[in-house]
Amino acid sequence: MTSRPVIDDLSNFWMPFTANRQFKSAPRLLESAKGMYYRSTDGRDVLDACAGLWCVNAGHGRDEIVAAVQKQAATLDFAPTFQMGHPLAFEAASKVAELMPEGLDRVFFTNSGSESVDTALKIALAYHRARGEGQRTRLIGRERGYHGVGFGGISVGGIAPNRKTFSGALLPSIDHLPHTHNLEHNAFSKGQPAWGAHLADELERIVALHDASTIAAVIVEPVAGSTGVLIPPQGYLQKLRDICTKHGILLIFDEVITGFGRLGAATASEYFGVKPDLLTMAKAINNASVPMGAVAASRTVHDTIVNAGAQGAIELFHGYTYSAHPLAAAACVATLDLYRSEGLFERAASMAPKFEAAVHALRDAEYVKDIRNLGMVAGIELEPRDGAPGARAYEAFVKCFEAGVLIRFTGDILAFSPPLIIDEAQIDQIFQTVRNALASIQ
Ligand code: PXG
Ligand code: PLP
Repeated sequence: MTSRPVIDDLSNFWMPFTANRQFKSAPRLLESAKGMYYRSTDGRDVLDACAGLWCVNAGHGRDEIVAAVQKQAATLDFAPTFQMGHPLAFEAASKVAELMPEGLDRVFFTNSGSESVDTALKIALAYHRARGEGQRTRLIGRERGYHGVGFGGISVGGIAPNRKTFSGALLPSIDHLPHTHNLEHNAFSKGQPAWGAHLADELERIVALHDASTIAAVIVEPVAGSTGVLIPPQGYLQKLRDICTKHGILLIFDEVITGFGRLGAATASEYFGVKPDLLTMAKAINNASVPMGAVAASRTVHDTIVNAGAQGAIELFHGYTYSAHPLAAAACVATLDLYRSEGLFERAASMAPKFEAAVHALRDAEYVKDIRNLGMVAGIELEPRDGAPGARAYEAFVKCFEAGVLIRFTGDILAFSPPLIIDEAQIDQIFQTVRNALASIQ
C-alpha cells in the first residue's frame, strides 16, 4: 500500500513563478520532509540546500512547531484582531520584538513578505503625514531589488520581468538606486566586497533631483537574495543610513530573507550594525510552517502615528483578516523558542566559514563566473549559454534535483541558503553535487 496520492491532473494549479507548461510535462513533486531532507513522490531523499524558499531555517517538520500548531488548531482556530485580540498575538509580537534591533519593537503582523513590504511603505507615508509632512510620498528602491509582488513591492522593486507587464500601473513617485553588483571589481569576493560603498552616494543625487521634502522612504534588502545573492559593499549600508538620517527619510530594511539567522545573527541590521526605521520580515519568522510576515517599526514611527489619532479613532487604516492568525502566532512563538534553545543563529555563524570555503572551492568548476557569500547564503553565477540565457542554470538545477539536492536558480545564478541545522558533510554533499552537475551539462 502506498500513501502517495495519485496525481493525474496537474492542469488546475496555476503555479507561481513557474514555467507551467515545462513543469507539467516533467513534474518534480515533494511529498514529505523532515530535518534537512525532502522526500520526493518517486521515493528519493532530497537534501534541501535552500531551506524550501529561504524560509525553513530550523529544518523541516520540527516536533515542537508541529505540536504548537496542532494544539492551537484544536484550541482557537481563528480570532479576529480588528478591535479584538487573543493572547498569542501579543506574545508573538513580544518574542519578535526581543530579536529586533533596539527600539524597533512595535510589530505589525501580515501573512507574507509581499504584504510586509506594502505595509511598511504605507506606514512610511502615514508617519510623514502624521508629522505634517504629507507631501513626502516618494519611495526609493534599488535596481535588482526584490520586494515581493504587490503593486507597492514591484514598484520599488528592480527586477525587470516582474515589472514589465504591469509597468503602466506601477505606483507613481518612485525612483531607484543603482545596484551594487560589479564583477570587474568584486568577482569572487568572500563576504562583503571592498569596492562599492560610494554607490550609496547616488542617494544624494536622487535627493537633489526630487528634493528631500518629497521623499518618504528608501527600501533595500541588506543582502539582495532573490536577484541572485548580492552582498553589500563594506560601508555601503551605513552610508545609506547616514544620508537618510540627514534628510529625514525613513530607511526600510527588507529582511524577509536575512531575518532570523540567515547571516548568523537575528537580523542583518544586527549583523551589519546599521539600524533601519522599519524592518520587514516573513518566511523564517515561524519556520514557514504557517504563512506569516511582520513589520517592526521604531517607537518613533509607531508613536508618531498612534499619538496623532484622536482617542477612540483608528490610527492606521490598514490590516489583514489574518494578521496574527492564531496558528501562525503559535508557530512563531514555538519557532523563536526553538531558535534560542538550539542556538541556531550562533550555529549559522560558526558554520559560515565552512560554507564559504566549500562554495568558493567551486571557483574552477565548469562555467563559473563568480561566487559570493555571506553567513549561510551563497550564489554562484554561471556564464550564460549563447542565445539561451538561464538555460544552463535551469539544467544544473534539474541535474542537482535528480542527484538528490534541491537548489534555487534565478537567471544564470545558483542560490544556496540551507536550513541552519546543516552539518559539514551535508555542505560537502551540496557542492560536490553542484560540481558534478556543472560537469554534466553543456
Ligand atoms: N522581500 C524580500 C526581500 C523577499 O526575498 C519578499 C519580499 C516577498 O515575500 P513573499 O512571502 O510574499 O513571497 C521576498 C520573497 C527566490 C525567492 O528563490 C525569493 C522570495 C520568494 C520566493 C522565491 O528567489 N523572496
Ligand atoms: N476582498 C474582499 C471582498 C474582502 O471582504 C476582504 C476582507 O474582508 C479582502 C478582499 C481582503 O482580505 P484579507 O483581509 O485576507 O487580506
